[in-house]
Amino acid sequence: MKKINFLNLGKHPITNNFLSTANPKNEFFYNLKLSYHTETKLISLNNFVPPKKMFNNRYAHRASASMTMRKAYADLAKKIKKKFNPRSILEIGSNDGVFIKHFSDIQNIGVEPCKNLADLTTKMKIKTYDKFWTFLLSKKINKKHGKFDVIYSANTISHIHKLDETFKAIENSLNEEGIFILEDPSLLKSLQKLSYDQFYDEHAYVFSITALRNITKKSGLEIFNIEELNTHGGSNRVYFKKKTNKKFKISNNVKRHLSTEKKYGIHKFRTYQIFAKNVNKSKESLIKIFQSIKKKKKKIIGYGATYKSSTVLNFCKINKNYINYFVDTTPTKSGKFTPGSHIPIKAYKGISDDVDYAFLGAWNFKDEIYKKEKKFIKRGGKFITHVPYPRIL
Ligand code: DWN
Repeated sequence: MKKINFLNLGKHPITNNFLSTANPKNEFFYNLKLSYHTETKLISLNNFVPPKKMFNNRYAHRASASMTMRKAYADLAKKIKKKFNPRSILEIGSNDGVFIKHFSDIQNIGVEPCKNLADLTTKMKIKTYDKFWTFLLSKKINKKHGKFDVIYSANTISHIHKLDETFKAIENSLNEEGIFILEDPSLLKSLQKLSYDQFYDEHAYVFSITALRNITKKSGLEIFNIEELNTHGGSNRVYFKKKTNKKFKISNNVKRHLSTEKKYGIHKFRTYQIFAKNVNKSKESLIKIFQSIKKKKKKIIGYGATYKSSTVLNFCKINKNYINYFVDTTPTKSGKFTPGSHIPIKAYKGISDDVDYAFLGAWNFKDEIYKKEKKFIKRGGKFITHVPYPRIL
């Protein structure tokens, strides 16, 4: 049983470290390498970055920054209420409350280690623990609030290094008929779309259903349903129940997902060697696109200073020689510089008339962005993307 490295993406900064200067001193860098676990088939970073370096009082990302996600969370809240009628809900990684706020009519508790975010939900009168999710915390919460009918966690479990403890703590905080809903980017979709930017410091893991099943085998939890989502470039919503709970039947789609992944070769090391080769090709081709546009003296900006784009910019060494600046709707990012690549970030006020190309940092919100940028497209403005292969759109 061991981890085998299959891709070296080079030196990378902390993606949340939006800088206040273009010439920072002592910026932290680590080696971003990806590994395959021979037994569990879990795909992870080779070395983890200490959590407190990433999740702190200066956390920039706001889950409610896009209309797409605001709607997705409101719709999901309605669905959970209708389907499971919970009396209590706990969210691990409650960010700015975009999901948990829909449950103010029942007991709703947030867990959010980034204090600046936890303060936001506390102000919304949602009891929020500004702590990392651990077994100890689950015991403390149980003592105070009892166990939960639903535990929900979107884009967070893939960020937590100690998975065994994480699932044990979830099991410990669930009622006997309670359910745990996990939502995270899909490894299968990342491989198919060659979206290597799903890998960065915070994403310690990108989960396949195969690996999730393997790592929870020894726990008291089992998967009973899976939904495929378009969010974040392709995610899985995975429903877990206690093995002792016979209230919910295991859906046929669990087998179907496992077999689709098997057909793709998710369990084989060879699949990741091919992925690595294609990622390196994608890098060369993206650089060529930027170079040819710059030769024509055209102006390129970045659209959406995402954490994902940090991987692309730093891996492909795209800096302010190529991209003049990024626009982003998140207030905490504006006036700052992108980590590692040091490109200025401006508050979004539309795309200015002198811009010829916009690199889609937020490619996962392409539909929303296209709707908003009709004027830019109409006047001949073009987008650049690297997903599923580098091209001008
Ligand atoms: O897991 C994570 C995901 C959910 O959120 C975290 N580790 C960190 C963060 O990753 P990301 O930055 O790659 O996520 P998003 O949601 O793809 O970020 C979108 C960014 O683009 C935001 O900063 C908002 C911005 N944006 C914009 O400026 N204009 C987005 C849209 C739709 C827009 O129209």
